[in-house]
Amino acid sequence: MNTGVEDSTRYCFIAEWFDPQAALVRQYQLFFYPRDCSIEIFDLKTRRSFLKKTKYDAIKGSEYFVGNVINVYSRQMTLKEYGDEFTRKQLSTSQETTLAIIKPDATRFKGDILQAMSRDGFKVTQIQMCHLTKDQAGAFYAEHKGKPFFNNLVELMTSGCCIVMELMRPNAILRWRDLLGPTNTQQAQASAPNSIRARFGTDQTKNACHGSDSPESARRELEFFFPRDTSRSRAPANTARLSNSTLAVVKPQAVKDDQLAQIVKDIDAAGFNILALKSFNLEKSDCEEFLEVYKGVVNEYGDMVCEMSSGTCVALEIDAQGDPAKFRAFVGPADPEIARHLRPQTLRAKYGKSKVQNAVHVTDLVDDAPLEVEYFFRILSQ
Ligand code: FUP
Repeated sequence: MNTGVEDSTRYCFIAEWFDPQAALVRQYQLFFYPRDCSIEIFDLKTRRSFLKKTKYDAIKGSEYFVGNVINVYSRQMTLKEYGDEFTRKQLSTSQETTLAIIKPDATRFKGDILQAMSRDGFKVTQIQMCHLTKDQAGAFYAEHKGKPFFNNLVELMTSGCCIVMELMRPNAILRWRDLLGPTNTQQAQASAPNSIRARFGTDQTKNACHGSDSPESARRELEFFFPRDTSRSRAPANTARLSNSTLAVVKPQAVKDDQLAQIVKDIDAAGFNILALKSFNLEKSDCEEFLEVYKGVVNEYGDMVCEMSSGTCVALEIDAQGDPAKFRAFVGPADPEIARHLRPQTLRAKYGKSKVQNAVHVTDLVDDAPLEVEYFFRILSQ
């Protein structure tokens, strides 16, 4: 979000919060004042103030965008839409979204590709690994049906897993096309050697990544993979194997700090196989349930729940290769300070900030691995 804002700038969103006590969704007008990072909330049903104007810098300016889930005093609120024309005008181009796909020929470069995106200012707002069926690939590329390369293209897209993403930044559609480079890899290597297709593509069809080519395509393609109405969704399923695997979750603080790319790179470089990957915005009640084994055992339980529900996290199913303890050791001790002393090469030593914001959750007990993997990739994914 633009920080050179005028003193009086006020953005307005329509926000929703699921009230577990009343078991209903409440709607609010949420105002954000970038000058001093304060917020104000108004209950749309009772027409009364819900939160007086208060400085609240736990949420950064860049987190106020439509579709995001923010945590306001432990209430998880979804920003459903812009609340006024001013906000829509100001933010819809500065927070444009587009669809990116890492195609099957390039998933082995996923860490580098995520890093290139992050260096170019893209935020990954949703992500999922999926394996397209012939019908899905054909439907996605329907505009090319009948062209000589269509069958080849469908064959490539169904030959292995893809990683699909919603990317956000100012001018995202054009900027992502720029970063991709020309469709043909050889042409990209000649005219845009630093582009993604030049660096990671092979030929005209195996060209590493896809990007929407217009606002209309972006809307349609995002809806294809990340439908708003998930209840009737026919979007591709996640790729979880749900056996002989263990769970890692890149926690919200690490996602906000742009550490996803580096963490994925490290996991790949260490030889662990990522079987499934998907972003989630967890409700507080989900986190309480998921982290229940730590309740009464770990002092930080309450803070762990808050951190896990404070924004987007990314769950990874990791091939346990018969021994989940190996990956557990690679993530390192829960306290990053201890990790930095004892196991400086571990993920928590490298990316953790504190015991609560320790970058990555990992299944602690070998016996819990199937349950934890199922919790994210089956129960929460239904
Ligand atoms: P782009 O928008 O750059 O992805 O390119 P197009 O929409 O023209 O093509 C869609 C996909 O079809 C490309 F990613 C690769 C594939 N293709 C071929 O395999 N051969 C061609 O001659 C053109 C496109």
